[in-house]
Amino acid sequence: MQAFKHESHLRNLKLSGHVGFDSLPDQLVNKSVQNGFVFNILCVGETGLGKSTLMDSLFNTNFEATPSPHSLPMVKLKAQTYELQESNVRLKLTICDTIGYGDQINKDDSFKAVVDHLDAQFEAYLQEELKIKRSLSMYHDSRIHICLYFICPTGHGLKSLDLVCMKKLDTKVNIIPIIAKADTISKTELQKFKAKINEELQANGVQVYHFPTDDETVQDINNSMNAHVPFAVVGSTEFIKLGSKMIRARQYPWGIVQVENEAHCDFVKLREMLIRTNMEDMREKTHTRHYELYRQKRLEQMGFTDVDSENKPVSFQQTFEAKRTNHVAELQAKEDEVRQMFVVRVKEKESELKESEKELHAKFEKLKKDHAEDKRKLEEARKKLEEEFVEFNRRKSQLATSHTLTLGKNKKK
Ligand SMILES: Nc1nc2c(ncn2[C@@H]2O[C@H](COP(=O)(O)OP(=O)(O)O)[C@@H](O)[C@H]2O)c(=O)[nH]1
Ligand SMILES: [Mg+2]
Repeated sequence: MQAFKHESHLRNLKLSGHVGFDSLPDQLVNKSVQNGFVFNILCVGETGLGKSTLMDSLFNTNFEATPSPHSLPMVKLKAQTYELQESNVRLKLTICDTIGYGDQINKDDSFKAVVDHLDAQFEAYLQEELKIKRSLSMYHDSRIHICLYFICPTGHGLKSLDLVCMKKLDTKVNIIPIIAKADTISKTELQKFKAKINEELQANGVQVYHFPTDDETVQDINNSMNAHVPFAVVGSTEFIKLGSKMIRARQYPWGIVQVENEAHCDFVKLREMLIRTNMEDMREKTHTRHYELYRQKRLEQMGFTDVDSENKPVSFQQTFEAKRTNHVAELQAKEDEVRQMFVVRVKEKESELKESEKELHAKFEKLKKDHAEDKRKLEEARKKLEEEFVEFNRRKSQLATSHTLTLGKNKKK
């Protein structure tokens, strides 16, 4: 059998009739439609920049997001998942909103919650991948496919928070920068503003998402659209009647801004790029570029590697066994350490006990000595007393004899 021939030896064969594998693309389409699609958007931007309004405008629906206050002590991420359907295509859309972003006095950590959220989604996917029983087809993939970064329409360029945050995010997610509330900035100012933003992004080495130009069918449109980034967008939940149609617009005393009018803003361009042309590319780049990078770093962190120090391939089993040996050695070392510590402690306690025994002994000896001394003194005193007693008795009897003698003499007289 020569089933695994080298590619250069592959023979081209002509089929003499219809076999049917030309239906493979259709099979793929059918399967994809059946499974439905998942798309996850992350909106990063200060409170009140029109994130929720833009999402409503983009998907032409009302997600009923409650406006968030400016008073939160820290940034929180809130993800909401919606099931959308257009003709027979189902889309599971998750919109993740940054609540309280840029509202704190100390904005140093504003991006941290965002980075943590991105990593957490990657980690969840990695854990599912590493399971023995995987169910990736059923798994709800929550990895963020695109981050819309809302820039404040100041006309002054980016804030430092914008640059720091985008720099932190650019290896983890596809970023499309957009100028929010673009109706508040004049036409000439807008061009300068866009140029300034691009300049600053480049100067700081921030990699934003580029619409792919390697596919011929979308090459031209993507090329021209890349030149319009950052898109200047306007969102609205209001509709006004224009002719016979109801259109999404913002009404001002001096006129009307039409959201879907390309002369008024880049909303249509954004929708075209985000939803109609490049959604699949964003999903793919998320998996092949950003997730891959995360996975690589994490596996290396866990101690896995493809090649050893001599550049020889290392199998999973080898790594596992090396880790196991290491682990056992570590355990052994720990055990030895504990044992040694135990011996030392016992010795310490022993000498402590000996010391106190000695002390007790000395105390006892002293007591014994004191006691003997007392006894001796007492004995002496007793002896003295006895002697005194004897002396007393002697003197008493002496006295008595002399008394009787004198008395007898007297009688004789
Ligand atoms: N001028 C202007 N105002 C907008 C635009 N989009 C939203 N707004 C208004 O800005 C306010 C905050 O919008 P919201 O979508 O809640 O902002 P979020 O906090 O970023 O979600 C609302 O009063 C919106 O009507 C826009 O494109 N231009
Ligand atoms: Mg909101």
